[in-house]
Amino acid sequence: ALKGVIFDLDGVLTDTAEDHYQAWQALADAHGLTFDREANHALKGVDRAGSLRLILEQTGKAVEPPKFEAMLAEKNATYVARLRGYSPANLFAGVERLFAALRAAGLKIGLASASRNARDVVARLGIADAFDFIADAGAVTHPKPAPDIFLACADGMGLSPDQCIGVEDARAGITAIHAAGMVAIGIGSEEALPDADIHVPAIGDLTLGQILSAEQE
Ligand code: B16
Ligand code: MG
Repeated sequence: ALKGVIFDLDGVLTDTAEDHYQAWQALADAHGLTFDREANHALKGVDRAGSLRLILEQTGKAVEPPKFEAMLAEKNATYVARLRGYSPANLFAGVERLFAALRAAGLKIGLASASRNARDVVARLGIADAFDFIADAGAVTHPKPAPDIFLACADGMGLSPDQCIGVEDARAGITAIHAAGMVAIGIGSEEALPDADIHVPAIGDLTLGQILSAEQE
């Protein structure tokens, strides 16, 4: 039976994507890398190092490890500065209502974000205490689409993967949920997330009833 629901962060509970994009764009401009809003689509749900690798590939440029690490730190500094403007107003509509319904049904709530800034973000959104467990992206070996972060989150909640369901907005995230042996709820269209088991346009549209029936499929 279903015991826990594991949420992705960016694109599911809040929209940090624009701030990630602006930070990558500033880095690309400063280093003469080819990058724009269109190219940014490929970075959705991809971890920090994986994102920089994609940008460098697009430019056809290679950098030595020390420079690569320095560029990651530079991007993150820009992103973290932008997070200072975050408040509970940045939480997507309907999240608190959904969390309250999950709690009332006796379900646990977990967070499985690729972001190493996830704890800071949920604290600023005012929902840090809502989670039974927040998986640490820095502590898992393989990033999404590998199942590691979802498995770590289930384990941290004291649940087995088959007792959990995952909620994601990125294709790599849906793949990670399925690889973990969980049912996957997609936030977005069927075209964008062809592999998801059910689709809702936004988190505010997702109900406890849909979660419970998705689990039974
Ligand atoms: P950080 P999610 C992901 O968050 C973002 O979608 C992705 O754009 C970002 O590169 C990644 O987190 C890593 O973030 O640089 O803060 O560690 O969708 O998995 O919540
Ligand atoms: Mg996401």
